[in-house]
Amino acid sequence: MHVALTADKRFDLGLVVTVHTLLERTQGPLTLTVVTGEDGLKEEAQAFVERRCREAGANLTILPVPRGFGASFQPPWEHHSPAIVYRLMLPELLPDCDRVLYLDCDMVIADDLRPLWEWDLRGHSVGAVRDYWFPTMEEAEVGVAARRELGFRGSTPYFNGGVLLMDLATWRRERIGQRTCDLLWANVGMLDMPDQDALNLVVYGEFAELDPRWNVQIAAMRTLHSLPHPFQRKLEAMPELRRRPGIVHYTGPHKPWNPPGGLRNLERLRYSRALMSCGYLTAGEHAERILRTCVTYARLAAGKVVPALRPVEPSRRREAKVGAVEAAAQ
Ligand SMILES: [Mn+2]
Repeated sequence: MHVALTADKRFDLGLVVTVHTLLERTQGPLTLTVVTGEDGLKEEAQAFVERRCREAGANLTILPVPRGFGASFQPPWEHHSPAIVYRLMLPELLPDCDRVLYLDCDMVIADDLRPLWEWDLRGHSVGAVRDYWFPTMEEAEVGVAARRELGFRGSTPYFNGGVLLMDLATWRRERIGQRTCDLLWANVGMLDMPDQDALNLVVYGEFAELDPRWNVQIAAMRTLHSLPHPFQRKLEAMPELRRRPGIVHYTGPHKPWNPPGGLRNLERLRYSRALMSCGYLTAGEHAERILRTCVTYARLAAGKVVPALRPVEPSRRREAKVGAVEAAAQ
């Protein structure tokens, strides 16, 4: 099984828990590639990942993307981090590999991923779980008429980009990464979740639908009962998503390593338990980091730090604001 993650210096608390729980749950041989920017990972995080992989007998590669690599994929503007397209560059970054399981670094792996790894893609370039909030292209229009023109309309399924089982040979043959980046940078102002939106537009429903338990999207779980789509009704009627999730994905702006707010205690507890048991931080260090983030929040509230906010439509304004605050706090 070959798993790829992308991470940078800021996301260490997400990375260590994703890696730790992955190694804990996985039976059998595992190859892990961590793609990162030219400046690499936080030193302690890198040492932790190396040690845990050694202990578990996993084959680890930390792969810094050299500046200038995949220039045609890269954002044409300085203010976008090149990191958002690393997952789209996996076919080029791993030229000898034909299948990879990409995971976001805001996850707790709750079960052995082998059945997911062996999922039959039936000729599709990618396997993914439908987005719990926006299960169709139409839902993903989010009330912005201009997005309709881009293709966000109709009942074609729309997926969440946090768990992607990628057939890299097909990606290379069909130039999926490059086409996604072209579409992304040409329309970035209209894309809400830039790389996820662009990939959905390129793939346009031609993906293998994975069991929803392989990407349990926490931010949507609380509101499923009030969401109207039949797919959401189906999710609500699946108690195993709560009782026996495969991958818990902390979607949305509230990340469990930040101060309380927006997450249920049980969701937070699952993450905290994994963080405490992995030994990356002591309880004291964890508390100190939370305190530091609280101070940043307080400074934001007092207007001492101004986060860069891009204009968003009114219905999503609250969520975006929280997201910007969290981003500024990291
Ligand atoms: Mn995520």
